[in-house]
Amino acid sequence: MRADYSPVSIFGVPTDVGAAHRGASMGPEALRVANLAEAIARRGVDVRDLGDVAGPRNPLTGPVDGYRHLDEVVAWNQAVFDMSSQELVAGRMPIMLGGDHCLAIGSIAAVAAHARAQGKKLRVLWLDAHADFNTSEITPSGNIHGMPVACLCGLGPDVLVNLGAPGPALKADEIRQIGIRSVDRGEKRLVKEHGLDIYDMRYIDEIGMRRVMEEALEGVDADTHLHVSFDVDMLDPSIAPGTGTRVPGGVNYREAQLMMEMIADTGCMASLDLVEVNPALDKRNATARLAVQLVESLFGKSTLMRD
Ligand code: NNH
Ligand code: MN
Ligand code: MN
Ligand code: MN
Repeated sequence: MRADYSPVSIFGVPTDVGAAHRGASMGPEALRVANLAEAIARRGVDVRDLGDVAGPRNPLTGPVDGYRHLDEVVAWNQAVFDMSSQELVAGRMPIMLGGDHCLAIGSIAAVAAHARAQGKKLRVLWLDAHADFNTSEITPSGNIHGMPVACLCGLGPDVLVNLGAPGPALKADEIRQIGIRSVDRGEKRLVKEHGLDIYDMRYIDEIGMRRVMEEALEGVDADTHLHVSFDVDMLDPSIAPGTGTRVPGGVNYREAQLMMEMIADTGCMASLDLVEVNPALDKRNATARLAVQLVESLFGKSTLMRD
């Protein structure tokens, strides 16, 4: 077993203000019930559960100027930014339990600021069925969990773009998106315009997950802060039904395990978002339990004699 992981701090972000469906706010507890912390500890890693950050209730209101619940999204993300920054500065690996994916705005803003302060390169793996690159002008829903990548790249309201530090947190060439199979019309044009590196399901089918991961991880080295933003809707809904925006034709069990094992092999993962688990839509906590198994692989668990 490798014992060289930095100590881990888990915290929950129980909100669904960025999503269309209620229920992702119960995600952190579902992941705890599935023994996430215990599974990481079994890998020989020092792990602490800090509990949940606090934020406003879901007002269940409609979009205003293209954004639903913008004030609430900002408040939650400020809390995520503060907690993530604090743990990173303390030399710990933050694992953020969503909650909907809008929370990656705060977590990745913190990670980016930390990586820059350390003079490290940054690589973000965005594991998702969706590109999450909508803006207020093109969003079909107004839901901000469909916008975090755009916000992080500077396309979004000032309050989110400048969260933590002024200016965009990320450059488009620091992100690799994997598992994508649902991109909205205007969003398609925008991802092309910004040159996002997208490994969609067709590409995975054609060249296989091993080569996809080799390409997505190319250039990651000891000087890289590797952040994994894992939206569980990347997985095929047949194995991960407990999420709000299911899209058929997703990543299967073996492919998902290989992804996580190859990320673990780099030894560079330094922060993780685990988002969009929605227990209200799940079957006997299957999605949270699968997520925990995949996190074990992210921490180097593998079959036979490899670990
Ligand atoms: N693209 C859609 C939207 O913007 C759905 C986004 N839903 C997600 N993204 N779960 O990961 O509303
Ligand atoms: Mn997402
Ligand atoms: Mn998604
Ligand atoms: Mn910023």
